Amino acid sequence: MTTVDAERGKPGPGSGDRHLPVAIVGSGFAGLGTAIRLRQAGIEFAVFEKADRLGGTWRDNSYPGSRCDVPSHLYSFSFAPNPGWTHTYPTQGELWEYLEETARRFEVADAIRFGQEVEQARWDGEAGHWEIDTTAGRFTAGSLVLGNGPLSAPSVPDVEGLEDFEGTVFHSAAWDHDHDLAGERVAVIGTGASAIQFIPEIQPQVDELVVFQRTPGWVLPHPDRAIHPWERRLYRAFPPAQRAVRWTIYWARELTAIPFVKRPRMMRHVQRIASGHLRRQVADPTLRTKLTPDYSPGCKRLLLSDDYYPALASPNVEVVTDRIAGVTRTGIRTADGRERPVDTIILGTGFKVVDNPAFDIVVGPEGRTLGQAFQDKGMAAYLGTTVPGFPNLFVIGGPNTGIGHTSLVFMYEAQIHYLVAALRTLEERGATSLEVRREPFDAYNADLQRRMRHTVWSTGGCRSWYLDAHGNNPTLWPDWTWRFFLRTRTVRPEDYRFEPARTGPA
Ligand code: N01
Repeated sequence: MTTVDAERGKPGPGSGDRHLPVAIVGSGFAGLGTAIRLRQAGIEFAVFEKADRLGGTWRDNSYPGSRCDVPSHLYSFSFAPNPGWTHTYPTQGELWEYLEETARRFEVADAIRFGQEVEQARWDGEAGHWEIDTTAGRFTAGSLVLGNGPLSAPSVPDVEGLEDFEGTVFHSAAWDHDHDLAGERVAVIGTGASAIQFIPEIQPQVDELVVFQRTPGWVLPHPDRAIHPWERRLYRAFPPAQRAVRWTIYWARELTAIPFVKRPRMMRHVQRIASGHLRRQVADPTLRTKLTPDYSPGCKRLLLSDDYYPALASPNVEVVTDRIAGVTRTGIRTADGRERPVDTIILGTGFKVVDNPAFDIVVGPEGRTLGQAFQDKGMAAYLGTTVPGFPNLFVIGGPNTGIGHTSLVFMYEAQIHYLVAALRTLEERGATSLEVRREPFDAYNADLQRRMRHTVWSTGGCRSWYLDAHGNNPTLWPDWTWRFFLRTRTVRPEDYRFEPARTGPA
């Protein structure tokens, strides 16, 4: 596989300048999609990518078994179908390759500044632009796009003694591929979407596996299958066939929004399927009890796996549900006082979503960071994208754009369309900046939280990373995704305050 990396993605024409019309942070689905659409719209930009390869979360989450739980044909850009998917659910490797191939195909790799991390971005109201400090020096940009995505900062649990552990510790999003787990005693903390994928992969290699589970998840049979070579030939020869498959999947998935956001009681049908799956795969009643959630399916992310339960039921695995009291130099101690000695601890403990550190690097005109604004008033944006007090800032994958039932890429594309429309509006009005007004922002978010009250995430009886400390849900979209698509088709100028361009002295 040829890669798009620091060597190949050299800064292109014009991008050596220190002023950029648009600066994008990150080169995953959000940043790359923005780059492609801006290039097509004839708007200049540069992408700041701290790593030496593009791909965001699909570059970083290279743990064994990493795979997307949304179908391949839908979890991809609408404008860049991939007839070559080998499975109906893509692996991390295939997704990463797809992103690199898409960057090459749409010729945007030249605008990615690899190895350049944005350290701070401050809005300069006098100049009407962002002043951006990066590891490669200072730049200015008319607009700033946060494309780092919600699942970019690994969350390390605040467990006493973890830093003094003498063995190996790593997070699932920063897998240590040089570390051989064969024959080791390994502890896994966490049993979410990532852990259920890597546990079956490492279980046969390790000597002992201790899985520390705080809350069990509902697990459904995995519907993945290999895509036949004839299907791939068909998609290559006749692209409308693949588009038809994509839209069929889209609408089928859209129907599954009903139990998530409209009729959570319908989740009892999902519960029946998941309970049957557990019953068939786990014979031991004690283990089965441990693995049975006490909340509604969908309240936390629904998990798909055919090999997770069999792995947990293997003789070299212990599922521990006692609270972790601390980590000693050689093992993990639970609240009952028992210590289990281990050689390696793998953290499958998820991501900093509502407290993503990327929010702290963005400083608004009043000297307050986006992180502080979110902390004071709760994480919120207008159409998930623009935030009062932060002119010319666009957050792709921002507040309430996550979903439980379909492809996040669909939401990103809608936001990117909106961002391009906003930049066009700025240009047409001859303005330097736009900032969303408080009134439409407040009305939008009040409506969102009102609808949120009826969703399974609010009524399902669980605590999840979807919710903030106050029990609000600032992460997910509580409606049909086509509604978000329609809302982001056009920019209503009355929603924004425009700052006219300054004319210099004659
Ligand atoms: O993280 P998670 P993830 N002590 O936050 C536990 C996406 N994703 O990386 O449930 C003990 O879901 C925590 O326990 P609890 C997907 O959107 C997608 O697995 O909070 N345990 C939980 O079990 C997903 O939702 C794919 O009680 C602690 C686990 O760690 C998101 O990424 C694949 C703890 C964290 O689970 C995150 O998934 C993988 C502590 N102190 C991921 N702190 C696809 O297929 C946390 N936990 C698309």
